[in-house]
Amino acid sequence: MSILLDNQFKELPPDKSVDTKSFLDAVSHLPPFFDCFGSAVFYVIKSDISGNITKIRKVYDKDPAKYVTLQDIVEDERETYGAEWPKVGATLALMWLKRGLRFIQILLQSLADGERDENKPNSIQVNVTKAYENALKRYHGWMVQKTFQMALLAAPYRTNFIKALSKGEEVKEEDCLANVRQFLVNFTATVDAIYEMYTNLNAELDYTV
Ligand code: 0SG
Repeated sequence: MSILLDNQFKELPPDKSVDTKSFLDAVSHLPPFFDCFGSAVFYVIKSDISGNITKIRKVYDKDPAKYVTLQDIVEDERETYGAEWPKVGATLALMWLKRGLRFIQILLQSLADGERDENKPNSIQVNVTKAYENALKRYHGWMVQKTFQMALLAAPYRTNFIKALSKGEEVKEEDCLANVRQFLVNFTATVDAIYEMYTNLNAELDYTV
């Protein structure tokens, strides 16, 4: 079975609010996936994303009834932290996490759309680069962009990546990509909704690390 379909994101309600518990449950299945890749550079990425998730979960666990949606958390922190907000707390963690999720979304969409380098058909570097340039690059200074270059060199081959998405089983590429397309429906809607919330609440920041 596909690692993605086993851990689907929930369909959003009409008001596009994101249920905190369902979101955290779905997103927490993503970091273990990095273990398939081997290279140490993925450990840095895994621990960054895991740190974001832990920080959001800690706030949620303090009062699940109060923080039913992600917007409940962000709005509550806006009241609590005043001038420090939004560069603080779970608001900051979710700001960065959504960028990582956007990266994953663009990468998977590009693979599902069949985009590839005709000279290196078993490479996903063209897909990874597209995702990086659209989701992350503008937030990265020179040093972190170098880390990306290392990750790019360590990127798995398309066939191995697809095998990893299928929990190591030998599946037809087309079957795996059909699962990716199905996963992307609710995943994309969720990532879009979080971006929209950050815009509406004026919580987005544009600095580099
Ligand atoms: C399959 C091949 C995949 C290749 C993947 C390449 C991906 C790009 C790699 C870039 C390397 C990123 C390494 C980490 C960079 C981090 O510095 C940044 C900023 O991190 C934030 O900094 C923290 O996340 C915040 O943590 S918080 O929870 O405490 O709030 C905070 O510390 C903040 C500092 O804030 S400040 O105090 O300055 O205001 N992180 C990123 O850029 C996110 C990287 C996500 C990469 C997602 C890759 C997914 C790959 C999926 C493959 C299937």
